[in-house]
Amino acid sequence: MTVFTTAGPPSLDDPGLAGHYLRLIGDGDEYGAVGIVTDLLDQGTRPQRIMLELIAATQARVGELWAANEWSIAREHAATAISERALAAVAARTATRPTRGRITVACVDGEWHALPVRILAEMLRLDGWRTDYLGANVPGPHLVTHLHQTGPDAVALSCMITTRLPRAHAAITACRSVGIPVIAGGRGFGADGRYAHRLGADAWAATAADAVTRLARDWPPPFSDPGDATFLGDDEYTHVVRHRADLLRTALSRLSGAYPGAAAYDQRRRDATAEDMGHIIDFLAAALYVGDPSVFTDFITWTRDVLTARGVPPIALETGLGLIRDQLRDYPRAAAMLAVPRVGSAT
Ligand code: B12
Repeated sequence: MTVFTTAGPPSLDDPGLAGHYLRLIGDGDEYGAVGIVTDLLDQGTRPQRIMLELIAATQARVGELWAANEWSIAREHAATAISERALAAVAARTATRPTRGRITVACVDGEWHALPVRILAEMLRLDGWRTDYLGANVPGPHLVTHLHQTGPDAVALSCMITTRLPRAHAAITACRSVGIPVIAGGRGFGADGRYAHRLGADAWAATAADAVTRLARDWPPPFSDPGDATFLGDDEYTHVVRHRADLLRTALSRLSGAYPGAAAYDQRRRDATAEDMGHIIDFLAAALYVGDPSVFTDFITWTRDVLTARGVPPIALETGLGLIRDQLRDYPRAAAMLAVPRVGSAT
């Protein structure tokens, strides 16, 4: 079935194809989206190109549309679910026999971004790896049990969101302690992979394509002592994590006093505010854990843009930060991060 609406069969070199595919997944047209990828395969397009240049690239655009408040969360969820099915359709049409080793592919505990690492799993399978794809949110102890049962040559661990870095550290340490080297990836590890190295991963790759190259070229990596893989949290990190619920409850109870506009919030808005404040505390904890304030300030910059696109003025965010900061005055590193400059003020 040919579904592409312009003349001729679909081609990744056609600049209109990405927009067409985006429209299909945005309209919930699963059959249309799957039809495009199967048509591309029929044309002889390499599956790797379809996964990276069409499915992955469109997901990045989905994120921009959601952040700009042009797409609702529901639309983003539906589009992502269709991309997952398109990816599954590509996988179902591409059988390869394993010629390399065995690899476990998993998201760290609390990490729900499964699609990026599913793309990695399929790319590795196409390159001859026997791949055990464990999906989202894999608790560390269960990951280790799986390693004992299957004895892979590598673990590919994904962390797309920086708040999961402490769990990523625990998982990396656990894998290495049972003698299985870890390749880390996902934007949570930093654009240059700096946190992957800091947390003791044996290797890091920016993209699935880079990971395929790295694993094909030189794996396993030379053994390095996991001795520096100790817990990185200090008393500030521990305090923030232990008192997360209190910090959140107190900040929310003081919100309408400090920001009168919040008094008129309906339940939905109150829930959204609680969720946002929870994320703020989680990103603060992650920044304290890895010792890098930019983990926190980058998140705040992004949150400010997201809120602005939804008509929430920057002062609301600044008030929320102040309410958490008031409770952390005895914790200088945390308090300094929470004192992010106001919009328009000199830095
Ligand atoms: C879809 C989506 C979701 C979906 C995920 C559903 C799913 N099944 O995957 C849902 C709704 C669950 C979600 C939730 C959240 N999300 Co979200 N999400 C996205 C979005 C829009 C697309 C993700 C995606 O599929 N990208 C496409 C892939 C292919 O992108 P990619 O990064 O290029 O992938 C490559 C590399 O990362 C690499 N790679 C990935 N894993 C690995 C592993 C290894 C070992 C290797 C070597 C390489 C590797 O290979 C991939 C292929 O080349 C992104 C925006 C974006 N631009 O990605 C935000 C994004 C990832 N989300 C973000 C946030 C903040 C959240 C939430 C906190 C939002 C909220 N306020 O609730 C929650 C957190 C949930 C959680 N605990 O995990 C942020 C993360 C910022 C950060 N780094 O900390 C992003 C970047 C949005 C932003 N800020 O612009 N999200």
